Amino acid sequence: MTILTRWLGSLIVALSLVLVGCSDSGEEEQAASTTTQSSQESAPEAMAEPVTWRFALEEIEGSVQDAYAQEFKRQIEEISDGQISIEIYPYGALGTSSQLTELVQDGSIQLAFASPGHLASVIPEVGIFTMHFVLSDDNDINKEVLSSDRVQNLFEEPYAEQNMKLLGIVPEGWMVWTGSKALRSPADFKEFKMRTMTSPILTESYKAYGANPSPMPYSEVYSGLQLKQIDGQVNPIFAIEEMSFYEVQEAMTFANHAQFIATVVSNKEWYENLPDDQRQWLDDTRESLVDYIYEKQAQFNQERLEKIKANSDIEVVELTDEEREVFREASMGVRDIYVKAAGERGQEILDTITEMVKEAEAGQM
Ligand code: 6CS
Repeated sequence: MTILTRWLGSLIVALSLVLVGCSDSGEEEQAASTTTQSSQESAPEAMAEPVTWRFALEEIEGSVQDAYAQEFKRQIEEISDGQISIEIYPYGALGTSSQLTELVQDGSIQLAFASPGHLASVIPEVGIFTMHFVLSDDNDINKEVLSSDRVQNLFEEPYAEQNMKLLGIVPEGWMVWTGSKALRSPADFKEFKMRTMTSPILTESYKAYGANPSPMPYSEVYSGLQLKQIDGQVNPIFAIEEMSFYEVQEAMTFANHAQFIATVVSNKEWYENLPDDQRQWLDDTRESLVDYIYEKQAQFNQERLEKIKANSDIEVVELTDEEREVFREASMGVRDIYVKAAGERGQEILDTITEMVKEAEAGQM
């Protein structure tokens, strides 16, 4: 990030604070709040000064990330009895995904979503979630594997090195290719300008199919498709609907090659310096959200597919097992590129996740 964009990000947050007139929730304020809470013991009539946790999303209102944040807000505000107020910033309010990550890292905001498709530029290990045919075809298994302590612990260090605490790994639905045509084989991808998220490892998956990947921020995809700067893009159905991508595309191809995975993060020092009760509320809430958001994403993806079908005549193609197999084989070489970028830790992550998926599919988990 340039100094200018960092400065602009901080300025926007500062302005937002002035506009809404809320209290800051940085460490100093957290300490002040704690002091107020302890002095409250001798003066029970005094109300603790509420603190604000700012939570930034990479998606717009009505999205899966928004549903997560709204439920998070509801639970935290209820459990804290108004001591904590959650302020949600939907996509567009503060910046691109990469800028949100930087705002969490420097403590300007406390919480954010950070999708591996962008975050792998900073944390190569999370690039595993951008690769194809690594997870199970059974998404219930993916949810169990990704929410396990074993997997989350593998990412503890890489996130900590970037001054972040990983709070959750959230599957948001199957990735679906949209394009100016159906994409049934690597031959269809030849020279195809496929928009990807911004991390380089993600582009490797499409280079492996012969495509011409074009990384760009989420906010530029619709106009890129409309102006034919790109031929297609890839996202879960709920996003294809709410971002109106289907309006400017001819076909949707379901290859079930990968889940869209997001991670929920906080500033590391902020998390570690939270008063014990607040950290416990946060941990309990993120735990309770695993099943909640899993059901929500399934509902959103199902409902929005119906909406797309009702509102357009876009061609919907589901790949056969044989067609998927060709892509699976073509994708295998990307694993070596991932391990080269993510090193020994990446190898361990890849081995652990593929082993856990295999065991779960065999009914042994
Ligand atoms: O394609 C993207 O860039 C975005 N897609 C989704 C569904 N969420 C956030 C991410 O940045």
